[in-house]
This record gives sequence, structure tokens and C-alpha cells, in this order.
Amino acid sequence: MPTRDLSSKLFRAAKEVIPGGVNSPVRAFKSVDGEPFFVQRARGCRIWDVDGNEMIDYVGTWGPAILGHAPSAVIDAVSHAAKEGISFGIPNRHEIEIARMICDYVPSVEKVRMVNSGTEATMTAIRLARGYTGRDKIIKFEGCYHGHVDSLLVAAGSGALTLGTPDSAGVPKDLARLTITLPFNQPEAVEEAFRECGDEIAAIILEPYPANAGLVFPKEGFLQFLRDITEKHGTVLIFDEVMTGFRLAKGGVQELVGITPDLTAMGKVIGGGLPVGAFGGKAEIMDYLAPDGPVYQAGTLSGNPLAMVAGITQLKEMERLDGWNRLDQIGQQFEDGVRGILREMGRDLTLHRVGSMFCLFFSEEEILNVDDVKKTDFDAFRKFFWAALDEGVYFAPSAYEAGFISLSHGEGDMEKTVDATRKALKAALS
Ligand code: KE4
Repeated sequence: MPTRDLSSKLFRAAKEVIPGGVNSPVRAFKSVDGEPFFVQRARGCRIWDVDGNEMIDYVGTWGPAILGHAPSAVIDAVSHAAKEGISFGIPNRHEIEIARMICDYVPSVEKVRMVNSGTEATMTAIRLARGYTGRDKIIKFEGCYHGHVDSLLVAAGSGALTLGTPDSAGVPKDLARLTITLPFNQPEAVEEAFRECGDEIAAIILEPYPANAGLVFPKEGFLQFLRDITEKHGTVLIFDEVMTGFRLAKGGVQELVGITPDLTAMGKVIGGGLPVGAFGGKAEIMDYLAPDGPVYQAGTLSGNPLAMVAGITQLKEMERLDGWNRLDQIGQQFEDGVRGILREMGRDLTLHRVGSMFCLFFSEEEILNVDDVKKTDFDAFRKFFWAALDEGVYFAPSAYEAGFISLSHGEGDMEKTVDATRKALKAALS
């Protein structure tokens, strides 16, 4: 049984000076009723905590570590760039290179603005949609998480849902009233919202594959329905691909489903682990942005050369390694392994996987939206999480989060993962 004494000591110290001892709530392990471990280092698919425990990592810093942790190519490129300067606040050529790559990878993106987080990306995308349409209302879906944007912290997923605070304190009621929150996968609810206030709706924003309430999938035709109804009403359709972008396909979910949003929020993978977000889309809309247009947005560290170079290098590595196909192969191996265990155990738990993202629900029911996820067995999940961690496999510390596989998850890692998962499932379900 691993000991985590130094992590406990550090957590006590952290709580004296950092709210909740963490800089992002989901890291506090509240939803698994425990204390977080503190990381010492990470390389490839492995992480080591300060007590020396080694783990196979399926969180991957919540998505950015698509190659695995600390890929040599990214380290070398960032080290080299750092010698030229760490931050400029002046246009630099790296910004053009990554912008061109994003426009090339994601055809719906004709122009893109780099920011420093997914939150900034979604926040500005809805401001831009409001400025472009002159309308105030937005539609989001229960369980979708778009970062801690005031307007979007309504029935939000991820850490907000994990902590049971999907409607955060501090968001003015007058602002929240402009956000219409609907159940995912229910077209009739969207039709009713447009019947009631269609010409007031600036945007619909959604994760096309919601991955902040576990991992759920749109019903056949739901995304096309959203595309059609937003076209009809002159509403901006925003795909939040901060997690799915550049991971599930080179062009994200919109490439997989063949649906073109008006704007896309991006992040994580394109930062190579450094703080990066981006939003982009139709030039006609993007040109409403300052300095040429009336919608203001800015950022001291936007386009930071180290972050740009990290993202460029990570994307180029994915190209060089045929990363998207390989990730799906590794993801299939993972899925086959887990389904094999479930068959052995005679338990038909619901497992959702697409490419390198997955979620194992402690339920044998169909999972279509966050309400279904709320009915799953959280006690079993908690037991599973800790049993897997004690076997050296780190899954996300919340039933509302997805898992991430990287190119560095090899055969041996997969074998160890399946063995650990078998033991953890027996502990959780016995
Ligand atoms: P950031 O501001 O955390 O960079 O991105 C916000 C965001 C926006 N959109 C989607 C679809 C996201 O998943 C996220 C953030 N993802 C969570 C993980 N579910 C970040 C983990 C955390 O909050 O610590």
C-alpha cells in the first residue's frame, strides 16, 4: 500500500496559503473523499509523487499531454525559444505559424485569436457572438463546462458539478438570467427556447462531445439540428473544443461529424502543456474583434513565444507520429481490455470511448446526459479510484471527468492498467 505522508504534509501547508490548498478545485480530490497527492515529476505516461509512488497517468494534465508528459521535442523547442526571450508583448512569428496551423487543421476557422486559457477562449467567443449579433441571450447545456466564465457557470459541469456548485455564487442574477440552460440531447427543449426568444439568442455554446459530465455523445442528428436551427435564427453556433480539439481528430469533433460551427473555442493540446487557449471561426465574425472591430479583448501573455512554440512543436509531433490514428489504436486496446474484464465479471457497466478519451460509468444504464450520470454509483467510483491509485494507475478524481490516453501509453502500460483495473473493479463492485 503506497504511503503519501509527504503529500499530506504539503497539502496541510498548501491550505494555509492557497484556498482549499489547490489552484483548481477538481485537484482537491473532494469528490473522492480524500487528499490529493503532490506530484514530483512526470515523463511520458508516468508520474511520480513526492513520496516516490509511480503511477500511470490517465489525466494527462486534463488533456494537454497528448504526446505524454515532457516530450523531448517540446522541451528542446521551448528551451531554445527561451534563449531568444521569454515574453515580448510584441507580435512574433510564432503567432503566425500556430495561427496558420490551426486554420489549416480546422477548416471552419478562417481567423484565430490566441489567449491564455480555455476560459478566456469561451468567454470571448460569447462576447464576440453578442457583439456580432447585437443580442444578449445565450444557450448552454446542463453539464457542459466551458471554464469559469460568469455567464457559463450556470448548470456547469467538471469541477463545478463535482463540488455540487453548478451555479456558482458570485454570478449576478441579472447576468445568469441571460443564460438559457437546456438538457443535452433534447431538440424539443431547444425548439421551445427559440419559440420563446429566438431573435434574442446570440449564441448556442456546447461541447459537441460533452466531456465534463463524464463523456457523453450527441444523439444521431442532434448536432445537425443545432446547426440548422442556429442558421435559421441567425444565432452563432459555438463548439467548445478546448478538450476535444486536436485530440479526437486533427480537426476535432467537427471533422468527425462533418458539421461546421461559426466559432470554435480551443486550448490544451495547442499549448503543449503551457497556458494557451484560442478561439476562431468565420473571418466575418472574427473581424468584429479589436483592434479593427468593436468587440474588445486583450491579453498581456497572449501569443507568448514559449507557449506558441510548445503548441507548434506538439502539433508537428502529432503529424510526424501519425498521432491521431495511433491514439485511436491505443484507445481501442484500452477499451478491449476493460470490456474483457467486465465480461469476466459479468458486469455490463457503461463504457464510453472515442479515440483517446473515455469514461467508465458505474451504471449499466444508457448514459445520454448529465442527469443520467447523476444516477450512477458514486460510492463504487470512489472505491474504484482509490483501489486503482493504490495499484499505480491514476484516473481522474471525479466521476464527472473523462480519461485521457497519450501516445506514450505503451503495451506494458496497457497491460499494467488492465491488471490494475481488474483489481480496482473487484474492490469497487464486491
Ligand atoms: P481552462 O480555463 O481550465 O483552461 O479551460 C476551461 C475549459 C473550457 N472548455 C472545456 C470543454 C473544458 O473542459 C475546460 C476545462 N477542462 C477542465 C477539465 N474538465 C480543466 C480542469 C480544471 O478545471 O482544473
